[in-house]
Amino acid sequence: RENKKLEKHFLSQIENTEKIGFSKEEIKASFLKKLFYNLGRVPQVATENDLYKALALTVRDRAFRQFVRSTAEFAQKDARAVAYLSAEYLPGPHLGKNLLNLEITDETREALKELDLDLDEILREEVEPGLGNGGLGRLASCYMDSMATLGVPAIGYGIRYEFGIFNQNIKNGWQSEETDLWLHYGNPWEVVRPEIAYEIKFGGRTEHWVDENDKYQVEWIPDSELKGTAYDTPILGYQSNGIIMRLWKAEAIESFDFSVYNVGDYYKAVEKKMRSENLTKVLYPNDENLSGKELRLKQQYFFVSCSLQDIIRLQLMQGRKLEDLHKKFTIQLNDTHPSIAVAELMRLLVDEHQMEWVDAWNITKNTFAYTNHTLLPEALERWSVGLLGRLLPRHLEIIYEINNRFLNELKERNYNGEQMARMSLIDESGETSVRMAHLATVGSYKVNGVSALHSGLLKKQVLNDFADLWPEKFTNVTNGVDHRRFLGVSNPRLSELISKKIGKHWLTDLMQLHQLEKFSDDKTFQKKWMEIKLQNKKELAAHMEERTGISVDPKMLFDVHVKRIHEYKRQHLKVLHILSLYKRLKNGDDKNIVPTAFIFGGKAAPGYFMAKLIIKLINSVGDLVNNDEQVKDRLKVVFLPNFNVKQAQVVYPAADLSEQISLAGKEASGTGNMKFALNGALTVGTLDGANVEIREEVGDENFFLFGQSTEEVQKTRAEGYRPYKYYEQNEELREVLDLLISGELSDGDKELFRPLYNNLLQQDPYQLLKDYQSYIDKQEEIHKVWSKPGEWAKKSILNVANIGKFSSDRSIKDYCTTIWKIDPVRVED
Ligand code: 73E
Repeated sequence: RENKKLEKHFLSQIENTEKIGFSKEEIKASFLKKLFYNLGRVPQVATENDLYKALALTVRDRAFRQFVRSTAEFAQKDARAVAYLSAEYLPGPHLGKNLLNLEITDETREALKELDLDLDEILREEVEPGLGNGGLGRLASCYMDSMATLGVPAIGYGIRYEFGIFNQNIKNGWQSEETDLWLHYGNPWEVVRPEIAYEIKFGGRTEHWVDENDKYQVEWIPDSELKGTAYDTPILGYQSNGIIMRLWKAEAIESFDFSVYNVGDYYKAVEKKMRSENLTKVLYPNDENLSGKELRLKQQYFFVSCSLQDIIRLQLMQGRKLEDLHKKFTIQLNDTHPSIAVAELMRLLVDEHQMEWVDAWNITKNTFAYTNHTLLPEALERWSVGLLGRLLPRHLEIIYEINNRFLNELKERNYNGEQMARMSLIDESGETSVRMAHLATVGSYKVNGVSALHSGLLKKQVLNDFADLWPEKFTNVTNGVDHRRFLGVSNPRLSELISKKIGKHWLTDLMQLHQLEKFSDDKTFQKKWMEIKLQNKKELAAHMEERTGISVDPKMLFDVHVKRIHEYKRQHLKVLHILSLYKRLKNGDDKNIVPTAFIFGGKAAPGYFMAKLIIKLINSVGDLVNNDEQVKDRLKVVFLPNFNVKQAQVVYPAADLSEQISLAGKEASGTGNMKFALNGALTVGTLDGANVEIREEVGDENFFLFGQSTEEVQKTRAEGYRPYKYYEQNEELREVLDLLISGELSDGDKELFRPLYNNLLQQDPYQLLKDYQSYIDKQEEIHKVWSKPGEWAKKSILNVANIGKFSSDRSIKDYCTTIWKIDPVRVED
């Protein structure tokens, strides 16, 4: 930044060219122009944030160019398009990804170097949009990338939360939450579209009458109204198209004349404005646990209505008929969060566009497709009829009408009362409520789960009656991940090695990784492979030391468990394993224990007591182990705070062992499992979610399987599971559990971890004690394999070589062929 030459050449450089090009010189010129004209800065006085923004704007220009080109192409072809409706997105940092997609990372690095600036430092400046909780939101973003890359005409609709997922701090071992101020320094990637805004109504009542043409009419007279304004962010594909993520922000409707009101009304109006804006203030931080909060339902309806109105506008704008909506659009519901869309589309077609019910229903049920992401009962959305009727009176009527017609259909097929009660959209067993999964299923032409196992269970359990009724409606699309981000961007060393060996084609066809298989025994290749892993581990170690003060030897086995903290994911089973090793080492029994760093990361929902206690436990175990002279060179425990996409990109490339240890039948798919294996980590896992398919692909000999299968879990439960039996019978397990209430982990406080202890001994709903020994045995085997570096390296290479299936490109192609019936329109230079 002190570069003297720079000052002299500054003006001549920015006048150099107007071209939005991709060469080093063009990037440099654009960057300096952005800095000067958009931010009013010269490099000498620019802050890190100024530099980041100037570069982001430079890249955004190029991104919009791709987007404009793609849109023109899609329009010209009159292509069928996907509207992806998701209440959550986790795009991660945009800058590095867009550089890769535009293939200008090296040029940009060079351009900045000439200005004495460091690209990596600038990349670190970006604050990521945390508009989701975990896997579901991240999946939506992976799919955006793949749709853009493949040339699927698509828009991703969502909510522009002002505060995304909270920032997690660890204070005295406990999680504390801090507001996420991601918009604080401004967001250079988005463009507001004030002219794309829709009115949204809430509350009030409906009026029904028959008009002069004998047509039944309904009017919804709301008691409040607000508007949603579009904010667009370009999402680039690799070397190709660009699509947009359109997020809605709630605002007040300012269209009334203040002058007729007195001062009191002016302030009332201001208050009203503030209340309206509250709607999109904050993301609910609950993953897989949904309490029936009014504001959440409002958020869902708000973004759904904005999106559907936008889709209808686009349909009509292109001179198409509304009757053909389902031919030109398919709307994918990312879980039930946007499922009120089924009723809203009916309302828009019937009430606002005067369509007959039967015609409207035909369009509706041929427009939507629904993805289910979880079988956990606490995550299945239901809205009480009282609340729904109060906020959305017209929608409740529509839902009842859909239900009546549906139940009549069942009656005609001779369904009995019990079956009909089970399948009804309305649950009358407790507080009368609407089952959103049933609404989504009835209102969609396809329903899919997110892994083979999960889709099977969906048909057998939660939606079994519907699968019997409409077998052809049900299908599977196994999740995938954006390998360009999670290998290409985040693991440049491994990417380079792979490209050197097999070329760069894997970036657009991950199956190409198969070519690595033939090098898996090659000693020189193995050495290079593990050398890269070591480099990545050094980087993670430095990062962790900076964040936590805990130093870790990069030569240790990096055993990593990162994901949301949830009992079903069994972070505490991992803790029991660590404590068993600690006990053994203290007893002088160190055979088969290799030096290991246990790395955890993940947020707990702020109201989830057990999950927060598990975080405290991990940190307490860390305090004990890391400070014990006798074991501290053998075991380290680190809890990396605030796990998000940005940190994930540092963690996955550095992992040796990937922990995927949920109770079988609980994790619908998992996607972290794929990201780890893609970066050469070996998996220790149960037969749950996509683990099953990962194991099939990489081979049983390259996957550490343990624990009960789904059927065994069900059998255990059916037979009357008694966890206490395992406590009694297994001495080591007993010692480990007793350690929890010994006070040794908690400054003498024997009560702190008692809730966990009691839960495990009395209910143990996730059967940790049952799976304990199998897990411990498998870990012993793992440590043995780690002691043979050649064997480990081979397995690591084979994991990467066989992970091709789990690219989100494959998932999106599956959606295109089995669900959407869309042919991608790839635009290339
Ligand atoms: O297994 C994951 C899956 O990989 C599943 O738990 C997660 O979705 C991922 C992507 O398919 C998920 N999240 C939610 N439900 N399933 C959820 C539920 C309510 C609020 C927020 C997220």
